[in-house]
Amino acid sequence: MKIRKLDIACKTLDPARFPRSPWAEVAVSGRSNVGKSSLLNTLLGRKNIARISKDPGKTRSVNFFAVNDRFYLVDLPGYGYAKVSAELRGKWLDVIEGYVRAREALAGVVQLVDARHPPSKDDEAMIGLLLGAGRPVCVALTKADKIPRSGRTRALRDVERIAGGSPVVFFSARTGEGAKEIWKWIEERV
Ligand SMILES: Nc1nc2c(ncn2[C@@H]2O[C@H](COP(=O)(O)OP(=O)(O)OP(=O)(O)O)[C@@H](O)[C@H]2O)c(=O)[nH]1
Ligand SMILES: [Mg+2]
Repeated sequence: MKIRKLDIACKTLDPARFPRSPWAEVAVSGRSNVGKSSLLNTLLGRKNIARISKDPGKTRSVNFFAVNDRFYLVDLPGYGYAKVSAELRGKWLDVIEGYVRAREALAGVVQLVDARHPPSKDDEAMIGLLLGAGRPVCVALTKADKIPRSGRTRALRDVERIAGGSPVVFFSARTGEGAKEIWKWIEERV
């Protein structure tokens, strides 16, 4: 995908402030620190337009990136452990769930799962929520640079068990592996 124009359109936790344009959007979802913002930076060809950190709990709002004045890519806060209060994590989860259930423009979700570990209960619940809401899902098995080739079969099998037939792609923000396939999937959605 050629990025001709890129704007940070909106950062908010308040659904009333989400963009009202007719554009479709694709969001990235996953537990805190799994690499959502890194995946967006790789797709967008920018180092840190989506801010990243080694500490879980970096992305604290729903962040809309307007691509080519045509569609949005949306960075979400994570679920699961984060270096913030339980109250704030609960708030994020409410906002994520409401967004996934109700957002009309949401045409698909790239769901990140850490390739090094079996999907967590929370991952399984999130994928269940997405599929239950009828959202097309592409699972990105991320940080693929950190597992040996021999670990891929296990990673694939574990996630395919809960992915409901959705496509699964190995991804690495380090090497760029998988970015092309994920772009292709996004373009088919928007
Ligand atoms: N080796 C490797 N490290 C990665 C990869 N993707 C992300 N990381 C690292 O993982 C950490 C978390 O990355 P983020 O992109 O901030 O994760 P996030 O899911 O947006 O995290 P929150 O915003 O806190 O929910 C950072 O230290 C990244 O450098 C990857 O593909 N490979
Ligand atoms: Mg983030």
